Amino acid sequence: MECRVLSIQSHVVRGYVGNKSATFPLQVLGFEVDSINSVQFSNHTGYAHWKGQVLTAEELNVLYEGIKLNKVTHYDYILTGYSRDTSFLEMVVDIIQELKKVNPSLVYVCDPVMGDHGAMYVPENLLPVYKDKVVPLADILTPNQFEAELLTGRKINTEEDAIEVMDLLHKMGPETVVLTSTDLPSKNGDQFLVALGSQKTKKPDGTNTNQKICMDIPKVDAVFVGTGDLFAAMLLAWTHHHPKDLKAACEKTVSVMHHVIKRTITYANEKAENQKLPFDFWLTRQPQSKNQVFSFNCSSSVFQR
Ligand code: ATP
Ligand code: PLP
Ligand code: PXL
Repeated sequence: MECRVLSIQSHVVRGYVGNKSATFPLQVLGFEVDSINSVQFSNHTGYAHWKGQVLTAEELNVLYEGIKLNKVTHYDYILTGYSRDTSFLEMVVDIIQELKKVNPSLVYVCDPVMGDHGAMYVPENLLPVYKDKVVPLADILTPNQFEAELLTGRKINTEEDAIEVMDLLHKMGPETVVLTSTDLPSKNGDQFLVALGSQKTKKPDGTNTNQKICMDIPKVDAVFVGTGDLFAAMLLAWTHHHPKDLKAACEKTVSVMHHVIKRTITYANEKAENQKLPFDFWLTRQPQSKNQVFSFNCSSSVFQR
């Protein structure tokens, strides 16, 4: 059975963020991906220079009109990421509302990309649009810790805080919430990154259940761009196969992440040794040190709640 995703994200000529990170991995897993490029940039904005075009809300609507005229508006999933314009984001909201009417079981996967480590890298006026219009429509939400704190107005200092924040996010709309990275200490030591997830589902007898998980992800000592985008795309894919088992979906997602990161770093190091030049590959790696962790050991635990 065909499974069609509408992915509204960035395109970059060089490197892998946004649709360049999401489309190919989804296609490899058998999804049909219709992509709308919210921007077309030479490269991601972490480079010294970047040039390119931004799609306006009106231009987005023109593309959507074309799809509507041809009556090809049946989507199983919508995936959205980085956006820096309120009117563009509001047009995305209108499109999602319409597409949910066409297919009431459409699943909207939203990565509310706003910032990281205490700083916003999109204009601040996007926050109320995410809070009031976007998050209420989302079925699956993948904020990092900072984005979850912005959306709920609550700080996360402990695992209990994180659970509370995920519950607040559920109350805003999404049944599935994954905090893709946090600053919480891992029980396995400082070589691990903690991510948490929470899923509300209805059992066949009509009662509600809530699965909460905590993942310890081995840290690789390098900075990646585009990994958040790949994470959201892979969570879409694996929740499709495990719609009521967040633990399985997250373990497979994190496994993909680890393998892609590992191959990126191996490739980057080989190139660096051969050429003694700066490099930029799949995914973009900004070199920090050669101290890397290669063994994969993602243990995730389910809270008894
Ligand atoms: P977003 O801003 O898109 O909501 P994010 O800020 O959490 O997400 P990343 O920090 O890129 O995005 O993390 C997403 C995932 O990428 C993590 O859950 C992890 O699987 C992987 N990841 C990113 N950086 C590393 C790293 N240095 N070592 C190991 N895994 C990493
Ligand atoms: N840094 C900048 C400047 C960005 O524009 C973005 C956009 O999302 C990011 C970081 C986030 O990257 P990631 O989704 O990999 O966390
Ligand atoms: O999610 C990463 C991302 C997406 N799109 C653009 C970016 C970045 C990160 O820098 O610059 C245009």
